[in-house]
Amino acid sequence: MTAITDVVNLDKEGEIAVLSINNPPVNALGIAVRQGIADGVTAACKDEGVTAIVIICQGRTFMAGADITKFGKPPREPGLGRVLEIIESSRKPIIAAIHGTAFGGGLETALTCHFRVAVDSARLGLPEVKLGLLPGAGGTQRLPRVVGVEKALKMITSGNPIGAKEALEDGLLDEIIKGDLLSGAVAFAETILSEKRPMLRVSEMNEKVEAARGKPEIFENFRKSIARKTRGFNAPEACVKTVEAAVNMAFGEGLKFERQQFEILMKGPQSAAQRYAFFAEREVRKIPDIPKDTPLHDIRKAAVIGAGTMGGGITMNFINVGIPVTLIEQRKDLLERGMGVIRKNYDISAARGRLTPKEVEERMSLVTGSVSIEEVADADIVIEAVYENMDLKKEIFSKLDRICKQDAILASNTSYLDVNEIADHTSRPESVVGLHFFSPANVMRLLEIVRGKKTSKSVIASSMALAKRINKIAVVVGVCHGFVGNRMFSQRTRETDQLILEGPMPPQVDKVIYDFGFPMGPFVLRDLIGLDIGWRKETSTGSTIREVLCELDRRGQKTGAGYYKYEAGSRIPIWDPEVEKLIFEFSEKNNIPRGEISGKEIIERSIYPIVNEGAKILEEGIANRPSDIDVIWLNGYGWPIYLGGPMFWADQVGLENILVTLKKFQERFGDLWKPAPLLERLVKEGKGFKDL
Ligand code: T1G
Repeated sequence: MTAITDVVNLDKEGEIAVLSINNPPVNALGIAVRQGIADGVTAACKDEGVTAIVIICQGRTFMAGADITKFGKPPREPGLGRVLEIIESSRKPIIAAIHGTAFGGGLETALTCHFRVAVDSARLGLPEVKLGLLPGAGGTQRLPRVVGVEKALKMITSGNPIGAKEALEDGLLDEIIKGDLLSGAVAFAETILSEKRPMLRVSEMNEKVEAARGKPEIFENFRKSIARKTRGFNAPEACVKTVEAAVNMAFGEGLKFERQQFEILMKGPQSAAQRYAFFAEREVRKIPDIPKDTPLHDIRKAAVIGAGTMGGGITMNFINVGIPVTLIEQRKDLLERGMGVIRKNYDISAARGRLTPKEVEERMSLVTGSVSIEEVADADIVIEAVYENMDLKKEIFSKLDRICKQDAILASNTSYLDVNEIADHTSRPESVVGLHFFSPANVMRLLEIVRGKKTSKSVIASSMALAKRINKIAVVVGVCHGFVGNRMFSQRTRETDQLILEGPMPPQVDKVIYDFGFPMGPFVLRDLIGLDIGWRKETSTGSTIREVLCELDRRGQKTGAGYYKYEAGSRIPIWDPEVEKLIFEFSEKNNIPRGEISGKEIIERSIYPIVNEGAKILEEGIANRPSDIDVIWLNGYGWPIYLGGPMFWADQVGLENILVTLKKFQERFGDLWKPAPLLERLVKEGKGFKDL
């Protein structure tokens, strides 16, 4: 065995050279890997005793792409493009032996090999678009030549991988290896040599791209099909253009065009934001005072108290990954309704082909309903998901304290109540934690892990590990009203409610927020989730537009009208002159002068309070780092990922600009707008949130 670099070794199995990469954690294509591949392939090609070369990786995966941590730093030779030229121009066949995730530059490397084999659990993809980029080492030119233009467009603009079986069907793999990958790949090499199978250079395979030549409709139709989903993003269109170049240009020209488009994206603000978000979503798992080797609770069985919308959705998260759940309700009819909703959700997935009927039954078999809370005695974790009433929660936690086994985790799904107060109502506050799921709980990836004063480190670490198991992105937050996300969100709601009294009507505010990049504006959103959340008829006094609308039974889409009106069966909001009149009258009755308010002021008054509240949350220690707050907003509130998150975005706007504006509004509207001391300090020190 010859060490080519400290992460690449060259070995021989008979006449087959084996170039093995070992660059944990994901064999990213850093300089030592690139240099090792270039030198290793060159050495093997010179070695007369070598007739073919296998490229394989140690550890969890084949190369998962370029080293993103090095982006923005001066490039070091050999660049990936040069390394891939060396591979593709080899006169001896080179076989990529794939396991794990051949992503990005890893798949681009495999595409320059002459053959590709993989184990059946392997996944292959070009996820660069998720980083605001495009495949920059020939992926946009080679993938369409193998799988065809339409499939390549889908894979490159979605960034989603395909499995080995599909890759084999698409011609992206030559064989699926059963058993040991290395020996299977060596045997495959020997086979193609003995059969004298022709070596194929993907860059010379033009049939599939030529077949699309002169058919611009392929690209126009595809652009239309992704328009809604990619609104505001720059990278998807660049991906389409470069695949179009693969069809209309010679390979070399197409490669140059790809490089040019890649550089534009790499230097652009969107990729910086999306790469920031990528690392933020990994950083969030690191909790400052909890060591990586903290002992974890063994969670094999769960229980959920409450079979309502949240309880049902939470239950699905567990049974989706094979963790059985005991679902508790107080009455049989409520339990049956809850179980029915779970089954209906799965039937919809099955109807869409996402699940087989067998998988539906397997998952349903994992949930056991009961009206007796005693049934949770053997659960390793119990999640209370009843409505937001502190007395009821305390009553339930007292029972859980009596019933549950000693090392059970007792969690509340409360979205804003005091977890410490709940914990102190038990004899085991160290076992109590908040697990704030976002509705719909079986869809939204965000989970706020609410850490009580006495919650043990092991319960926090176990909750974080559980989150990854149930495919959630979890953020540890402290106890305060609304924790992090809802506390910040309520600032925006306060301001947008005020704005419509002063000038813009809901459609204008909604458009500004939608154009900023959110999936929908605040009033359309309120109609969707229901105006009456937290509203009580008995205590309503018509003191806000929302209360007035609820009192008129205009509670949102579910009643056919809220801020907007909706035709039967339609979700399309139609502005209602009735509400316009009602708002005008409300302003008049409350002596609130109305006038023109610019889109810029709408943004400042809707978004800057979010940033200011985030700064307060940081100085109170309710969130561990600014990027944790951004992860919450990216995954729970639809903040556009190409803007990175409120704290990242605030740094781009400039904290000084934000501070000046906050002070201006403080003079106009009072201390609601008082800047957070942390914001003042950072501006004084010439720093940003990124420096925390
Ligand atoms: N570069 C550097 N570090 C990376 C990395 C990468 N490409 N991918 C992951 N890591 C780190 C990650 O930060 C974490 O570090 C650890 O590895 C485990 O990651 C030229 C330009 C491969 C599916 O976009 O999708 O190639 O927190 O927690 O859940 O065209 O990582 O432990 O210190 O995510 O098992 C294209 C991104 C790059 C793949 C594994 N490739 N990575 O998931 O582990 S651009 C990607 C992933 C490119 C070319 C272009 C996932 C994974 P730490 P993890 P995982």
